[in-house]
Amino acid sequence: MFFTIFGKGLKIALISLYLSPKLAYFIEYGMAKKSSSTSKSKVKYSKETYHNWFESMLLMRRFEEKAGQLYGQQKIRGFCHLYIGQEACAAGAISALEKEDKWITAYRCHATPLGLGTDPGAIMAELFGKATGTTKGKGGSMHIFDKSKNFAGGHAIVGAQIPMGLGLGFAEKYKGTKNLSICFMGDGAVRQGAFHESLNLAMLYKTPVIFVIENNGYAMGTSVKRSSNVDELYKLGESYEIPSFPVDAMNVEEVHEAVKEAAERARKGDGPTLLEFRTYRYKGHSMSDPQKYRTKEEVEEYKQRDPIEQVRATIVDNQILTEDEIKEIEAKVKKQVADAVKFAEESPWPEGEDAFKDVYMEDDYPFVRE
Ligand SMILES: Cc1ncc(C[n+]2csc(CCOP(=O)(O)OP(=O)(O)O)c2C)c(N)n1
Ligand SMILES: [Mg+2]
Repeated sequence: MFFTIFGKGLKIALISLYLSPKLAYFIEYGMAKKSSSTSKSKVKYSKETYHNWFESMLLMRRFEEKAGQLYGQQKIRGFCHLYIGQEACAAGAISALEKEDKWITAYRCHATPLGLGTDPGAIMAELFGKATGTTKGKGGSMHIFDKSKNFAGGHAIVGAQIPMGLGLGFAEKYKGTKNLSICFMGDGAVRQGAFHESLNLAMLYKTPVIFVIENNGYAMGTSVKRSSNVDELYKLGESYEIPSFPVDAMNVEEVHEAVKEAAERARKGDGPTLLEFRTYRYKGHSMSDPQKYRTKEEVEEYKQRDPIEQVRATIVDNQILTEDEIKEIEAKVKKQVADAVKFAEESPWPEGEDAFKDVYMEDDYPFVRE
């Protein structure tokens, strides 16, 4: 109510005078009420849902902490973009959708398949470049795929997955299913023409697709404010008359609810939704990033709203799980990660001749030969 009385300019002035930058960010975008609803909030979901959120986000976190260490030991090479801090984006969307829905994302792509149930060993093996990896060791960190989980990658070219995400949704409509596609992209991707072309066609054809901008504030070292005149990115969808909303994506419940609503719209035949997930990555862009574009204080502010700790607090405060049950989950996740590393370590490297397999060939072009 306070915020409906005051204009945006006054709002920001008051914020900068009285409040911390973290809170200011959420209030500026009208989400203060929601963002304070953490551990004290009502229990809205089942025990199983909280359990799943906690376990799946913890697996994402621990898996990537390990991947970061292994990178330091040069077991993992090349690029490696960690999702640490952003886990609620994947976990909340996964719990809101159905098994047959289609997924696509950019190169920060280890956590989503982990949440969808891809074998952590196969993902770790892919990071190692081993033949048992999800992409037979040929894709590495940025190209995790899992057809069995309807996870269509893992794409390194910024924005390239957006028209493909649209196509995945279009295919479902064409085949007459009730499935949809969900297409994740970073804030940097919305400056690509492909984003705008895809939004236009998605709304024109009422395609069952959910576009998600994971706005973590930065594209490499460039902040949204330095690269975009419109910095409330969900507003970009409004020019295509797409229902478009900001979401506090440090909170898994908020993510779940927003995606659930978007999915209902898509399955009813009303077409796309654009969601701007306001999130944050704790680590650098990739593995070598001096992070001169932000302060340590800024990172710490976001850690105070950590998505996993928010769920843990809800679970503990409301006695959804016992201390012992929480410890069991932590031990299970630790073992899953250790097993994944062992599997990757012991797996064979691809053979030289494998370089000529799974590539486009003339005789059955455009299909990939097994
Ligand atoms: C077409 C294209 N241009 C430039 C790059 C180099 N590049 C790699 S990641 C990146 C930043 C993208 O940032 P964002 O979309 O916000 O995703 P985030 O890394 O924050 O998840 C850039 C410019 C690229 N991969 N593709
Ligand atoms: Mg970004």
